[in-house]
Amino acid sequence: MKTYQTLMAGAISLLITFSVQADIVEVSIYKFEFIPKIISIKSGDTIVWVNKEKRQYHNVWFEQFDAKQPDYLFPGDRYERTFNQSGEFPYRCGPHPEMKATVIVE
Ligand SMILES: [Cu+2]
Repeated sequence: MKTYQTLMAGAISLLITFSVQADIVEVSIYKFEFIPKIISIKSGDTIVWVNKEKRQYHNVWFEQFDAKQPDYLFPGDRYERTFNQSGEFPYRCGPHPEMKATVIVE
């Protein structure tokens, strides 16, 4: 009985740890694409975009949040953003309007 209670307490605290855990998820920018193009995350998670091009710069612009586009990301540069509200958030690359993608926050 004591063992069972200890196990249950362990399992419950593990569950709580997992449900509170915020993740960091990576999106690559390569060959003029955001990969993956549609990404689903949990509220509280952070996305890190990494420019994996050899020479090309890009950026990550959420027009609904930022009036001005952010600085360019050169190869190897990163951009991160944490999402605390659920919804669908389309974004694009500032200098390349045809590069579009979406973040879905559950
Ligand atoms: Cu671009």
